[in-house]
Amino acid sequence: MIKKNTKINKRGFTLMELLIVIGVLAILATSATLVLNPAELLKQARDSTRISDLSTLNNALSLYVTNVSSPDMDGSAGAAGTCAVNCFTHISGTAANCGGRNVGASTSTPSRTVDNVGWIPVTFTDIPGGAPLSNVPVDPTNSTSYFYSYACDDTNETYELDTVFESVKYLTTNDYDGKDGGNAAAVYEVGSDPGLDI
Ligand SMILES: [Ca+2]
Ligand SMILES: [Ca+2]
Ligand SMILES: [Ca+2]
Repeated sequence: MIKKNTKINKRGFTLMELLIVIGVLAILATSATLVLNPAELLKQARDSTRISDLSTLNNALSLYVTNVSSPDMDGSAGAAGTCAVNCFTHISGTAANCGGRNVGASTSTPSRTVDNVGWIPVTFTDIPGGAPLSNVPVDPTNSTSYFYSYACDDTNETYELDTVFESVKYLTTNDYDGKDGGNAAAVYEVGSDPGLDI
């Protein structure tokens, strides 16, 4: 009798063990899918590049405004107040930008030079000691949905740099956009005046 009971107990225990293992595996599989979401990870990598690029540009523009005697924020002679049009790394349709740069391009490969010809119309080479960057970064995707933009106030020598995030991590979990001090939801804004333009 004792032997039989032991057997029954052993079987029950084995079944319970199996159920626990199956349960744990199910939880692990779900967690792994959530944590190792390849699409989300790629989006996070691009968003991380966007933050890094805008930080680099912000530092370079700050250095330019601080160290050049008569900063020209819009690439044309004289102070023109707020830039008439924004500068984008990508545009669609026929929208003009930066006084004619990339006009009419449905897809664009903007100039990345740092000598006022690039998509940001600032002569970084005027900075004493030379330009702090070798080329002007462009959005890692650079499409109609994801691109960088620049706006400026030539009179007040202020500027704004914008981009849009695509990952859950940066859009919602960390909400970088909600903490940027700018005036546009769903747009990540940095610069000396992130409320200058959308
Ligand atoms: Ca100017
Ligand atoms: Ca914002
Ligand atoms: Ca803004």
